[in-house]
Amino acid sequence: MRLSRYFLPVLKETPSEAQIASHRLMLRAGMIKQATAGIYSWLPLGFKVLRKLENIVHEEQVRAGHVPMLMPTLQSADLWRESGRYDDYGAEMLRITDRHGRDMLYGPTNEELITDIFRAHVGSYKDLPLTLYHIQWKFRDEVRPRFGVMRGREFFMKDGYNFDLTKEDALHAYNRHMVSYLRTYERMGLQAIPMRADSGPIGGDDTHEFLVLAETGESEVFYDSAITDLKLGERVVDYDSRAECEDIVTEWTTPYARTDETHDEAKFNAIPEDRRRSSRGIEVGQIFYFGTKYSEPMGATVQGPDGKPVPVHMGSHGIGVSRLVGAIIEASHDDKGIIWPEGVTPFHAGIVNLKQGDSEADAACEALYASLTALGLEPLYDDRDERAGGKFATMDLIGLPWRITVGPRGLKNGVVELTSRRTGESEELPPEAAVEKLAQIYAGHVLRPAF
Ligand code: P5A
Repeated sequence: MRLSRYFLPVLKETPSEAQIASHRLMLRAGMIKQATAGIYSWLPLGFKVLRKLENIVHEEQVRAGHVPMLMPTLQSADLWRESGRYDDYGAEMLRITDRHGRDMLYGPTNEELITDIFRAHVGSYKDLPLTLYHIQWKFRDEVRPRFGVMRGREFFMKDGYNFDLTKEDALHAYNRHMVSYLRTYERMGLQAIPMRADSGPIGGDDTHEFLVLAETGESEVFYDSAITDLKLGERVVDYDSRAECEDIVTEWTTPYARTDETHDEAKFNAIPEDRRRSSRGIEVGQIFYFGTKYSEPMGATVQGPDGKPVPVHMGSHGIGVSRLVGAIIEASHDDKGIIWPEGVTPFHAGIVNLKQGDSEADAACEALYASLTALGLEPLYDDRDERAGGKFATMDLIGLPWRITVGPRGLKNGVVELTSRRTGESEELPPEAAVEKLAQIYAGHVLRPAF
């Protein structure tokens, strides 16, 4: 992409309404614009990051054996009356009446809708296990939408639902989700810690929230610092293996880690003092096992091996995809702007032309652009006729992990400058070597088409 043809409305001033870094930086970097309280338009740069996260979530879900689909945002109130949640959900649910006077709602979650699909089409235990998921906009009429996309009213969520014959099968689905979520967050350059939590309006007793530690997080958390040393890394996981998933879940759930809702002072005090931590965290996902809470009242049964109908055991599993954009920025920025991890960056590298209009500099930038594009990488070329200082400030603000600076002086010596956004370190090297280095850096990452 050439900056002269892109739409990147960066702001010079710090918007006064933004209280936390990620909100400020998303506005300043031209990623989002508020449409109305808690509802945002995703401008091109923000949309690109959102799509990257969505792709990672899809890949990890499919890897775990879950099946993608798409349900609508608007739902009929009747289904929610069947589960009993229409009245229970309260003021957070946006209720709408259509022209025929029918009660509708903008879905805050989809347990009822998916259970309705399941009961219409699945009749035998032989069709289990099954996990269906989608990534779709949700609406919750939060009392205090704040911090930009962190607590929006309209937000983008991955929500998955498992259907199993027995509790044991459903607990395997729970474990499988925990493992696949750990992988998902790691690929985004984040450490998200599973913590025992409270299930709220979704229901059930077994639930874990995934928290990214950050001072600006809305949740208070307590944990054993040993948990922050855990990493899945390159481990290859067989998601069908109960033992493998269970072992990983045991590894992550043995050290104490709880949100304030379930915090147990006595257990916490049993941790060696130098490992006791209390801090704040951003909830980027939550998984639930709730048994037959929806299947029983809604009649979602299958014929069991003995021919008798049994209600299926279910759980639901959510990732806050739009919230993650903010969470990643909270975890990775400095006073100049965002610092994207390689796995989620909107563009892989910026190209800054120090002397636009100089035929050699222009040609060198074009050649770099072509070579990077040919490798499947997406460069953002600042081809505007602007001062170098302004170009650098924009690149620092939008946070691309690598910048190639091209100027007539360097080109005389056959070199360009490759700079890391994270460390600020630069090296001079021939343009082909810079391309080669970027190819190596991004070798482990899945590249995506330019949209
Ligand atoms: C699980 C999937 C559920 O709704 N039903 C379907 C279950 N869980 S949840 O914890 O309530 O939400 C899942 C994740 O969505 C994000 N989230 C939000 N993101 C932005 N703004 C909001 N107002 C908001 N509310 C929830 C969180 O990341 C949460 O973990």
